[in-house]
Amino acid sequence: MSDAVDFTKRGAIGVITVNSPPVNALSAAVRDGLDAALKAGQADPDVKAMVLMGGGRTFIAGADITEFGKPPRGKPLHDVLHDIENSSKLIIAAIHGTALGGGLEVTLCCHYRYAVPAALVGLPEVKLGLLPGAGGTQRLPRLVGVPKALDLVTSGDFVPAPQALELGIIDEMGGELLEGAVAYAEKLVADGAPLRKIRDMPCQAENGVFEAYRKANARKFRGFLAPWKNIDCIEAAATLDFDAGMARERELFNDCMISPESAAQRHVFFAEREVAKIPDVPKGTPMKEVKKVAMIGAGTMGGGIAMNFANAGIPVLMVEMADEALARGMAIIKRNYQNTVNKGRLSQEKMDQRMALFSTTTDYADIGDADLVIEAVFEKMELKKEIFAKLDAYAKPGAVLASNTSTLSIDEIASATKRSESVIGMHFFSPANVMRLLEVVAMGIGRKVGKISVLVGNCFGFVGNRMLHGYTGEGTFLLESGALPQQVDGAIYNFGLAMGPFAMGDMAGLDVGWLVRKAKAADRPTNEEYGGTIPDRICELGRFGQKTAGGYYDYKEGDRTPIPNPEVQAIIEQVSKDKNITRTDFDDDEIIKRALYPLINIGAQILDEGMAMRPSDIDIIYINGYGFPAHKGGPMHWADAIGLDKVLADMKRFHAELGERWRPAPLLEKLVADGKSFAELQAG
Ligand code: T1G
Ligand code: NAD
Repeated sequence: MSDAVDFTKRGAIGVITVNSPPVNALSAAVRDGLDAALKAGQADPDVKAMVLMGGGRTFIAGADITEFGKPPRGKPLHDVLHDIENSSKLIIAAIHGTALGGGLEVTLCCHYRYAVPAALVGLPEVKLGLLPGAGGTQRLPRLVGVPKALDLVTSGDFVPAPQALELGIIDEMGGELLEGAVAYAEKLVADGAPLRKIRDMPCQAENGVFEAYRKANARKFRGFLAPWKNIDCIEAAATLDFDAGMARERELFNDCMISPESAAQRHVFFAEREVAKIPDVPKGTPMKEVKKVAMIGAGTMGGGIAMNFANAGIPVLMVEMADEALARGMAIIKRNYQNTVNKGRLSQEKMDQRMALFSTTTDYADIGDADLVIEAVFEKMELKKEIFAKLDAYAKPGAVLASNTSTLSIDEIASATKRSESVIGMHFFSPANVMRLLEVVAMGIGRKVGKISVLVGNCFGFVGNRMLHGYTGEGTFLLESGALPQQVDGAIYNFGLAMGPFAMGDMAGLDVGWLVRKAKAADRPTNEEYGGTIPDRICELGRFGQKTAGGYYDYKEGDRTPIPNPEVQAIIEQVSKDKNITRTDFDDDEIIKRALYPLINIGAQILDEGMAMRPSDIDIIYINGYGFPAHKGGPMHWADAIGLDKVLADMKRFHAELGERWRPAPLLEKLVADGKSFAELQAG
């Protein structure tokens, strides 16, 4: 038997166990091992039925993604599945941990499925820009019906075992994995249970269900390829016979596999895992336990940040400078939870439990028992240093003191304390209780509150905001040169971002950037370099964005739809006049290059300075913190997909036309000269 799969017997029940850590992925060795084990079980007259299970922490978590794009080896998955389904002896899947993608498809070829209550099943291929290519799109709708199957394959969501039992994906649930599955197999044999094949089950669909589904999800699936292909597959299951449906699935799978979208999403899958690996922090380094948090400032960010910890069951003390500010902050937190309850995404009981974890004060002496203190007050260096001096006085020894500053130097803030080694940056993203990203200058705690932590260096704006200034700055230069906010935002929206730079500025608050520009910190470039003139003039009118019902756009009460404002257009045209700039027209392609290439250029500078460890870390920051589309893989992967030589050529053109701010980063010049990509740089 192979190392990856072993075959044992429990009485008359053969037990096939996949042992291929970390997640028993269906590698060539596992497929060949399954083949050998099945043959052993078929040939053994004493074996009446077989249980197929995973060793270690999980069932099979899918095809081996690291084999994609490589020459095929070992027994093809379809052939292994054919042998399982057409076995002359019952085969029962025994599921624990996760049965995902090809792993679930293996179970759907078994005749019966058993699971422990904590198990999860799902077809997450769409998150990799793919679709279940081993019969999942043809067998699942026969089990759960077309509407549910559409939801499961287009969302890629995991289904807990109790729900999977209700849906009919699994047949039996029990506390014990091996004991329970063997007992279940023995019962099936004793009862003379049939060799039940899902392929023989009917698959019907109501008229128009697919068109309606495509229409209802057009906005959600915008820019992605795989969700549409998944719908086509389910439609094939309902309109073609099984084998024809399988052939259609295979075609559509190959379309996805060769697509740039899937290459980008697979890049993101591994980049999300790579980001947690800090070279000089060995795996298993003990984590600092956080049992209580103190949150300084209950404003836009303070409230959202605090909710993350309450959601993770960690008590939070809210600290403000006055009771009104505390009451305002707590009211916003309560309203946010109530909105989630009203949408049915949180129970009232859970909301009450979380609200009960909050306490409030205006007295800094009350922070003495907090393990972690996070500050999110106005973006002013003097104020932050004043506060950190106070935290140094009242926080207990060993407490971690963190600032949520967007741009200011952590070292300078830390210099206000006698324990700078305990001061870190924890840069959350707005809305903080929603966005998955956390830029950190110490890791670990992020995962506990459901965030992806990315280690970044201490420089102006860290990684995300430093690159953002290039993007938003170029956006305002485009306005000075002839474009309008809705045109730039439209092009960026069609590219795939959640919103353009001007709608985003209005959401985050234009006053944050205005305060920064006014602070004129020594190491920060001038307006000329970052196009501050237009936003300054808008802010001087008290237009800070959504929070003042007007910024670049106007907003109706309770509605976040941006409405172009003629007064803002007049300001833009006046600035062009004042700067003697002849306004010209732009097509979307030129807007995309002008607005997004600064991300690539500054990203390369940041890598050169060591302020980010890997190009893929920058991609994770932009996808999870700034809404950069996963189907483009992030700015650095996107640059590789375009070809760094082409990107550099356009940058050189901009440099010649527009000046110093477009000087290509030396790293970019070097990579092009060496004929290398960012991915090759990372691979070393
Ligand atoms: N193939 C190869 N490596 C994998 C893998 C896979 N399917 N899944 C995980 N790994 C690696 C991962 O890179 C990491 O490596 C380690 O395992 C631990 O993962 C025909 C075509 C199972 C829920 O999409 O969602 O089947 O970084 O850190 O947080 O239809 O991994 O340690 O070197 O994520 O406990 C469909 C993908 C494939 C599931 C566990 N399956 N995996 O989460 O650990 S396509 C998926 C996950 C397919 C068929 C199609 C999660 C997990 P390293 P981890 P975790
Ligand atoms: P905000 O104006 O919404 O809230 C700031 C809060 O700090 C106010 O409630 C104020 O009462 C309180 N405060 C001021 N002085 C205080 C003191 N001495 N003690 C206690 N509380 C005090 O600002 P915000 O948008 O939440 O930004 C806060 C910080 O987070 C800033 O450093 C900002 O750069 C950063 N940040 C903001 C965003 C964003 O999108 N808004 C995103 C990431 C980081």
